[in-house]
Amino acid sequence: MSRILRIAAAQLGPIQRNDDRASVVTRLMALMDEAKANDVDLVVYPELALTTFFPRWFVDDISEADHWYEREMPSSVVAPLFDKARSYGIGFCLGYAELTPEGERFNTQILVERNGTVVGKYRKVHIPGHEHHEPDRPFQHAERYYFTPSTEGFPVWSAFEGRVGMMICNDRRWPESYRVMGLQGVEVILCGYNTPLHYVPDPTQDPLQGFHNGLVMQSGAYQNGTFVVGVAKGGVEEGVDSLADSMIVAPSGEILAKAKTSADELVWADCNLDWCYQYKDTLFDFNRYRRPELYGRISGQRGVDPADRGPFNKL
Ligand code: CDT
Repeated sequence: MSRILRIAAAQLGPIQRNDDRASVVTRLMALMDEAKANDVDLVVYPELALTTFFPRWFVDDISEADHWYEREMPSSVVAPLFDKARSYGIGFCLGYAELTPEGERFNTQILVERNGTVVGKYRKVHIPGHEHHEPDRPFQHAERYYFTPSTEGFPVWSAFEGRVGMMICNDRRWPESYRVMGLQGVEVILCGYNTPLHYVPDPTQDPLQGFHNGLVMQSGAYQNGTFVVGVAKGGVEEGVDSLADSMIVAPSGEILAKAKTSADELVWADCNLDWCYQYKDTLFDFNRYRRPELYGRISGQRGVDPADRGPFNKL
């Protein structure tokens, strides 16, 4: 059985505040058409792919933000994307803001198989930014106000003839995200992101943002013997410049495909899932070499224990 999947990163350029869902879905469908023309099996869209990155504004009453969230998926506006993908026999991964019937708010990604079945839903675990209005900031990054951190962890699903996991944006900076999926045999990790270039204290942008983006995804891929597909919403959105650099990373850590622009752009690569075993069965043979009995601190504590602070430690 062939386990060579053609996977595409469907990068989006900016979505402005007044762009309605229908216009965004039209853009997503244009990328899906391009995927069809190039025999793609799986299309990966960014984090919060249906709207502007609304956590950059604060509202006093969170219900004023309800219109940014999806109460059902697919909604009537998004249904044409599901229909088109199913008719093409292409699977996809889509990020959006989710408002549950119980009133919980999550930063969510779903995985849809080529027959239109929703295989899995992932809710963001590592929520960055701040909970309260910080008026001195040029832009808010109030994800911690708008989203509840998931308690569901990092599941991995059997789909697309492989083992597929998901994570969202800030999750990609934490090695634990990859390893928890690595320990479930993950072969492809799908990750949408919105990475503003302004958030470091120095208002001149951090020149290392692109470097760090590659660093974390390439090392996460290599150390777990998995493909990683990172997909940006890039470009200048409501005055905020965001990293593009969508990429498909191999289990070797090599970049197989990378976006050249910060606009809507499809890049793809043929991902032979059996390549993962060149790493999973040798250097990173977990069963043979890992020493979990020595790693208890990783799940046993959050930060540095005060008793372990040395005389110069500033934590
Ligand atoms: N969306 C997201 O998670 N962005 C973060 C930057 C947050 S800065 C407060 C990231 O890690 O790219």
